[in-house]
Amino acid sequence: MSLTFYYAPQSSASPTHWILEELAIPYEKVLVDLKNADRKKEVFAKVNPNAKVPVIVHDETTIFESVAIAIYLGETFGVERGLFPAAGPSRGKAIQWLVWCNVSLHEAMSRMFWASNDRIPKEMHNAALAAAGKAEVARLLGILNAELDGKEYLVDDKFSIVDAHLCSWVEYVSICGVDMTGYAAIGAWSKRCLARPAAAVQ
Ligand SMILES: N[C@@H](CCC(=O)N[C@@H](CS)C(=O)NCC(=O)O)C(=O)O
Repeated sequence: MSLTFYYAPQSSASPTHWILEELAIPYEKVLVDLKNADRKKEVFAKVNPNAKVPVIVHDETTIFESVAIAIYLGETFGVERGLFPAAGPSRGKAIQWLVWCNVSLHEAMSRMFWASNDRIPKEMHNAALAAAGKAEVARLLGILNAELDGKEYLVDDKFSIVDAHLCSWVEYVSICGVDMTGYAAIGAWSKRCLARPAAAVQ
């Protein structure tokens, strides 16, 4: 078996990195310098027409998009390790939260980021769009907080790679300056997840 992981530190590859460590499978890491256009072109020409990290190459199969990678790794390696539910209703909930994270939470976060962050040129800023994105991020964090209230982990109240994936993205939301103080259940869950040794690679 061979598995190669293309990544950049503190990027969308962080959830994948954490998940690979949780699964404790052998893998080779390839650092992609996102600021080096030639290197990016060379790497992505081989493995990802979408030109972004993360990417994994497992034997002959290449997968990109962090949520697709999470589901693939969960199904392929996670079930037997007790870190991803077997096919059935719990698997459905696992996929629900993973997809929600990337499609809903990350989308709202991106809208807010592009419309207001200091790293984005001022001419692209838009106060109304930023406010709408911020309100949606708050609504979505409220949903996650209610889900976690009274339980330790998202699916079957048992740690899984779903928690690693979501916790990593929630860290990013917090790094982007979203005030997390109103979400006590998320705070306690994040603390629990981040205390795991595998989380240190992020
Ligand atoms: N939706 C994608 C997002 C991937 C993404 O945006 N990756 C960024 C790093 S955070 C990237 O590789 N950007 C390419 C670049 O900066 O040239 C995922 O979840 O995998």
